[in-house]
Amino acid sequence: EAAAKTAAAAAVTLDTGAPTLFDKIVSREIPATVVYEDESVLAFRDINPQAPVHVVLIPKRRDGLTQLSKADARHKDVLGQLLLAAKRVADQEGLDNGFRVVINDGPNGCQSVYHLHLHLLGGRQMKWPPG
Ligand code: D5M
Repeated sequence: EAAAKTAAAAAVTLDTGAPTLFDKIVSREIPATVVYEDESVLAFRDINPQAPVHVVLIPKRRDGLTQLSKADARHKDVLGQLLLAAKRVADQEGLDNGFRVVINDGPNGCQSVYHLHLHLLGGRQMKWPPG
């Protein structure tokens, strides 16, 4: 049973290089409501919003960055660009009384799409601790 669990965990984190759901949003193969785009970042409304404003921000080029725990020095610039883009989108969405940025990592973090992304949540009072 332990071996099966290890295999499942490996499978979920293995980057096959195949286009992810979010790559297909970048290529416009799958439609999304894009709210911000620059050279490195794409931001679109989450299909299953958890707050009045819920935007997903992704690196347009995944470059092995399936999840934060796979990040290394070569991803430094895009990680910074994602946070700055989150701030810009928060401003654009009028979240002037605060907001939350979340990165889910791996099974315990409840990650479901293995293409690194930030969640920008706002428009209501958030609770702490998160679920
Ligand atoms: O978050 C993955 C998020 O991606 C989750 O909140 C739903 C969202 N999602 C999934 N498919 C789509 C499409 N097609 N458009 C917009 N948003 C989508 P995670 O942190 O991996 O659980």
